[in-house]
Amino acid sequence: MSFSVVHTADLHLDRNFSYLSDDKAYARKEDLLNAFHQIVDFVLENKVDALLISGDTFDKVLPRNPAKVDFVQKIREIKENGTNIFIIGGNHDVPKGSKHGIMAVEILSAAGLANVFGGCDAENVSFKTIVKNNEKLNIHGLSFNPFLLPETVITPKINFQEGYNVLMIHGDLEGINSNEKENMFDNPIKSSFVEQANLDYLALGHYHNFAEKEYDGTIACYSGSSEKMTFNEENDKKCFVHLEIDNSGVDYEKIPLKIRDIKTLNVQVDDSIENIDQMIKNKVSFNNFNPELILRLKLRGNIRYDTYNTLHKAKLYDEYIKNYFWFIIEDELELDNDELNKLDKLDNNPYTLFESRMNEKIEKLYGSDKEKHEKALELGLNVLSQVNEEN
Ligand SMILES: [Mn+2]
Repeated sequence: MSFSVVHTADLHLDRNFSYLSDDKAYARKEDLLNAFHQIVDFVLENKVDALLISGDTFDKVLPRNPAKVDFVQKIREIKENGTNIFIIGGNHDVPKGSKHGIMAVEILSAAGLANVFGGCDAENVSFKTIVKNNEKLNIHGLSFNPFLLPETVITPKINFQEGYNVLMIHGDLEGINSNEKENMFDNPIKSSFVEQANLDYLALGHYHNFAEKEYDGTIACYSGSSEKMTFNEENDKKCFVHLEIDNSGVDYEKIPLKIRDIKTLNVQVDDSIENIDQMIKNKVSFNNFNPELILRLKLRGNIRYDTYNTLHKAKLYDEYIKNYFWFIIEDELELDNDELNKLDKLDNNPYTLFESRMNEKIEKLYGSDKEKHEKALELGLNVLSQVNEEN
């Protein structure tokens, strides 16, 4: 007889996506809920014994009601279908001071729908046991501790129980992300702790990439986030983890999530290019238009000023935003030093530019409009002359 468990983390529900327009940001909030619904569907279909959410369920301490209501409703369905739900807090959803006091996910424990391990004291790790055919699965959980200084190592004290023991934690684990530089800032745990802990499984949250490693018989796993939150995650394959735990050990599989794609197109620019707009148009062809895709165009290179002047970002944006879910131009172009020196010598300072543009306008005006603009010119020049003096 085995225990069937689903492990996920970093759902970041109600994230703001502030680089998007309001309607698109709301659509992305829906995306987050859709990813969560895919996990819910799997849990319902497979009648799993336990659902573990290892922190950052919500993106913030005070999420708004649509995400909260949707989340509670889905958790209730899971609970009524016979699954036990276990949740810890992550760095995004634990309160950092007394002002907010309590995590949003605690509404689930208040409603009797889930076990929320809200405590963050490593000396005092809570647990809950589920029993199936006389076998015991013990879930231990510790929320992220926001009051520790970065790099303060935590060593959870686990109250081991008869049966299987699983620990849920949100933070950095030593040695699991071999291809990235060692990151031991956020509630870090040493690999030696996992090697000696004698756990059956370590259900981690915090890293948005999937990662797993065996530490002397214990499988430690980051399920990764359920969505691509930032461009750093554009190459990830998002998933959640399905475990079977029995006396032969822990078997796990990654269950893929169907989510919106994010892509960066790198464009290298140099002075041999006559027209940057045209070059971009050639790169971003009609063939790869995709109304579901978030596309980022990254412009790089060291160029002259006149080459730079052939780039019209606002125009390109207007042209392409229709063809994608979202379109961003990230301009990392740099001007040649010689060119910058030339710019320094221009005598068009803000004061004279403002004065000449306003005078051009005033010439075409009459009546009260003219008076208003003359007043604006006077006030503006007064402010700009003060700025000039300060500099
Ligand atoms: Mn996190």
